[in-house]
Amino acid sequence: MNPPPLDDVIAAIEKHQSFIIAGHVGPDGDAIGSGLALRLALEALGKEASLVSSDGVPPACRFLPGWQSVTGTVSRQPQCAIVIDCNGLPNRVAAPYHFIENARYKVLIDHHRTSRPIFDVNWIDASQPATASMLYQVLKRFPITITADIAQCLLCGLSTDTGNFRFPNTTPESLLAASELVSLGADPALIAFKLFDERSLESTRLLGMALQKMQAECQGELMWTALTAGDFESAKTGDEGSENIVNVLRSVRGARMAIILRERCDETGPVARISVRCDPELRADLFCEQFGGGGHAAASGCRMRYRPFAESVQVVVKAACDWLQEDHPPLEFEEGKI
Ligand SMILES: [Mn+2]
Repeated sequence: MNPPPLDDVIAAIEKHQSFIIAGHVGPDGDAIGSGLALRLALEALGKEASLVSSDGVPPACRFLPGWQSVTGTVSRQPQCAIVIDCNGLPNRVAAPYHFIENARYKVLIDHHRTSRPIFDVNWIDASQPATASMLYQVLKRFPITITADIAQCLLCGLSTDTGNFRFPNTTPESLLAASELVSLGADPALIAFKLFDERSLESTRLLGMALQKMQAECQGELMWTALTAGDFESAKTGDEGSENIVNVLRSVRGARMAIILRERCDETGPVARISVRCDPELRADLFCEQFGGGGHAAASGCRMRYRPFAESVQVVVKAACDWLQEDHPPLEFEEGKI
């Protein structure tokens, strides 16, 4: 049996002719992949649809069919707004919000536990591994062919949010959906390479610097590195260049905790941006909470404003060494990667 919101989503799509689709700020492969798949399907149904992203398309997704059609805004008000992969609130939606607000009918499709029903139709299901898997169920209900292009976009979403089928949300259901999408023509090797392996030359240089400066403490249980503003400058890259470096440190045998500190600037001035990865029992979320940050038990982050930057580095490394010696409250409930 289909959940009632799914029927309502289908009815909303049948009833309207023009659509604005929008996902979350700082879009990922699920927001973009799901949005593109929906746009292609709506066009196959003879409807008008735009996928809007005021933050553009991340480089890792610039291989998806139709990614160049993603636009920053629309020229006139569509009848129906479909917001995907986020909670639909103004500060989270990557679109000029009046086009969402003024739509005659609004639909929310999301798999984040924190989303609340705020639109006319709300299909929120935190048991779904990705928004793409929800969209796949929507599209199967329409009298259209799920083309290889649509399948590719959906598999990109599913692969993004399951960490390429490695996170705990890699269930028989998500693997079955992936299997169907591959039968329909999606290319899992290309998706895995583009999303998880490929790096720019600049970020590869920055990775080299980070590894050069890498330190092992506490008998190798803590791996850390720190990148200064000068490192970013000489590698000719920004924040995006330092993504995933912490995961390389985390993969060192014997490491239980990995930390990267980056000397950056934000709205309020110079800042140390800190990312932490660890065994879930070490509670990265609680570690980062001490410094005003937060996240998941295995992956969290925070910001620190000691000057100079080296002072922040010292404080964090000392706190991490102490943290490794202490006991931490057990994890009662892990929400999983969403
Ligand atoms: Mn998602």
